[in-house]
Amino acid sequence: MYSGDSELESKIVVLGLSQSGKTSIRQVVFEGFAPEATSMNPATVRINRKLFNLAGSAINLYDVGGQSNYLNEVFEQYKERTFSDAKAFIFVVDISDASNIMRSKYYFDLTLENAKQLAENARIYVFAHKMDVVPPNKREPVLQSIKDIFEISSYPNAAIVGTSIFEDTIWDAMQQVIAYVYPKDDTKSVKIKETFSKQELVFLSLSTAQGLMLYSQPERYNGFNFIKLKNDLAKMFSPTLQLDYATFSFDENRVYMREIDQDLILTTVFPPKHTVDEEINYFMNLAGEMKELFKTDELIGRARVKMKGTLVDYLAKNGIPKSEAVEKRIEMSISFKCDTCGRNLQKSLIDVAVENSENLERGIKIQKGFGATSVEMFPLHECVEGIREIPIFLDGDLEYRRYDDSRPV
Ligand SMILES: Nc1nc2c(ncn2[C@@H]2O[C@H](COP(=O)(O)OP(=O)(O)OP(=O)(O)O)[C@@H](O)[C@H]2O)c(=O)[nH]1
Ligand SMILES: [Mg+2]
Repeated sequence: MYSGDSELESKIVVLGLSQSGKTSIRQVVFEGFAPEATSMNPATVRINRKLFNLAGSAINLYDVGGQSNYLNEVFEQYKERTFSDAKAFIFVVDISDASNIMRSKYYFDLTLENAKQLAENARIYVFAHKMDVVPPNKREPVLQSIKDIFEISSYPNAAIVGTSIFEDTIWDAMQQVIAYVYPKDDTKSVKIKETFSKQELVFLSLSTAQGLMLYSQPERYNGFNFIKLKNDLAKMFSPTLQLDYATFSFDENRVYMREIDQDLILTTVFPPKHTVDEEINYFMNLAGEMKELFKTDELIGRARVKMKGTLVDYLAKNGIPKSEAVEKRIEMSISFKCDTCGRNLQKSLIDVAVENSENLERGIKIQKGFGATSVEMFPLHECVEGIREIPIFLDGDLEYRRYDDSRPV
């Protein structure tokens, strides 16, 4: 995987016992999974590292497998690699698993000790997780007892929050973490501040499609998450509906939302002093400007350049000859439609390679048969039903061919 030393990249390490919910949190918050879809998650083996590109800055998320042998391995052999340079640690405690609470505390203490040595300024967030299993009137005492057992008050860098993937609490907690670690690009922050005050807006934000706010003025809108509201509204009408554009009234104000890039949503809240036409006009222009501002995706650009050589070598080693023609095809986007949500998508081999840079074979499969070599690629797509892989078949010259006309790939 692309590992940069860029200022626009922050590392978050998620630790906790096995089954506490670490991978589920990542899948729900960053990958668009429905919470129910996490129920059959297999245990994470060693460490799962994923780079999420969020509007030009990246979050490098380390999801550490919580089975004892993996945890011991991390604390014995991979300390340096896991802990150093982390900006935040999320320690997940399963509050429904009382019998393991002291074992959890044991690894929490180790986490603190190593964080102190290797990532001195990092913040530590304890997620008292699976709060949904506790009746509302017992939540406060449960949170307090975890706080006492883990001695949170004695660590100035540590904070505790109650969370559940089935409730808004996971979003509030992750928003806190993101607000602290997200590496904001100064140019973008300045532009957003200027736009906000020039137009005397009530609220302006750029968020991920799932609802994590990356840039906003002011920081929150009464604690309200419009993206979640938009997603919930769409789901109410149809489970597969995705709204690219939404506008509605809220308090006395009007809200406009639009997807300006694949995983980036612009939200603008206007005070009641313009006509609807004026607002629409302004919003559409702003959407264009913002799209332009967020387009220069240097991080991914660099990752692509780095990956290109690796990909050409990988193909050559597996029977696709190295040639200029092949290199060109690597960049060529293929248009396809998701057969579940109906969205039009575009991906190239290099996009898929960057998505799977740690394990190319996962995204790009090469097959040999009857004297011919063919290639399949499996782009990831965040569908309304969660993340999907859509197989695309290429022949030995990397030419896209429809493999079965009845199946819209
Ligand atoms: N009730 C409830 N269950 C949850 C919640 N979060 C995760 N789970 C469930 O907990 C189980 C374990 O989740 P994982 O995310 O795989 O756990 P993990 O911490 O990654 O486990 P390892 O990879 O072995 O370290 C899954 O069945 C999830 O559906 C939650 O907020 N509430
Ligand atoms: Mg896991």
